[in-house]
Amino acid sequence: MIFSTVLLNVKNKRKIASSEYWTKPIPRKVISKYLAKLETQAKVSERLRYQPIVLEKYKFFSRDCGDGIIIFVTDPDESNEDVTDKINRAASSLRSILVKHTKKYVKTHYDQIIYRFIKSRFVIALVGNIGVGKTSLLHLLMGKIPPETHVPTIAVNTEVIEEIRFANYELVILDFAGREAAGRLWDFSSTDMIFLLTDSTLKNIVDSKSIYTEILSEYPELPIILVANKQDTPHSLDSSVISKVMGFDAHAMVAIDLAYRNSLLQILLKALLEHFKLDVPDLPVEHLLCI
Ligand SMILES: Nc1nc2c(ncn2[C@@H]2O[C@H](COP(=O)(O)OP(=O)(O)O)[C@@H](O)[C@H]2O)c(=O)[nH]1
Ligand SMILES: [Mg+2]
Repeated sequence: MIFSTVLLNVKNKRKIASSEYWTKPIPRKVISKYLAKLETQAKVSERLRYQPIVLEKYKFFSRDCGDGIIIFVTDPDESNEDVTDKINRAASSLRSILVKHTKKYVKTHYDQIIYRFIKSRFVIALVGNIGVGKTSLLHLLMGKIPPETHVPTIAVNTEVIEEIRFANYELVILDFAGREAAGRLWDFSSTDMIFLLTDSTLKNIVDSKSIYTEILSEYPELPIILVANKQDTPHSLDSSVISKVMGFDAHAMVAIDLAYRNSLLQILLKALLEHFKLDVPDLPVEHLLCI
């Protein structure tokens, strides 16, 4: 994850502009420490000038861009390759902007200038048998009134895509068709996380367990979040029983009830924080997920 970016004046190292994507700005002291380290590193060898540096709980990348120096601050686990590509493109664009425009202009427009270089996609797939409530869950997530009638999603995938912002990620939610329609196991090669839905009947839970086992054998690294939907229906099995049968946590849900929206947002947020290995920030969910 990219936490923030800073554009400094190359001569006096004063800040021209900065952008934040996570909860707290990076302390100025840590940035100064980084700059000192960068200078030492560059003196040792010019080749080291562009090497990322890990300091405290952050990883720093920087590039010269004419009158400026652009810094990206990420979590220490972030892939060097991905950030290197992003900062190279940002530096090249900033270099030409700084030639054509005043620093004041860059300061005013900095957020728009930098956003297209830092954004990433995070793909979440809604999976489960036909009729379990995937489309309803997507509606609930987006805060829309869920449809009362069942309109089967017939495409193989990507039937509905909605975007939610989480830090520098745009979450893309794919509402997959049921397996009957797809006729085979879905292709999750570009998926980052799965929400597996089951309605709370024993038959469907058994089916979901086999879907789970199949996904796991083909995509062992993919995080799978289990949602026990239709908890309001008569004879639905309790989510604690479902957790036992499945062997991992099932989250109780009623996808057609707007009162469950906050609980759904919390489930999503918790899954993301775990995935990115981030601490739970003491902030309301609306500050962290922009829908
Ligand atoms: N009682 C109840 N009905 C639900 C719930 N979630 C979805 N449904 C209904 O189940 C049917 C199928 O839902 P849908 O979202 O289209 O399923 P999908 O095929 O998985 O996308 C629709 O009639 C929904 O209104 C729920 O939590 N409780
Ligand atoms: Mg559907």
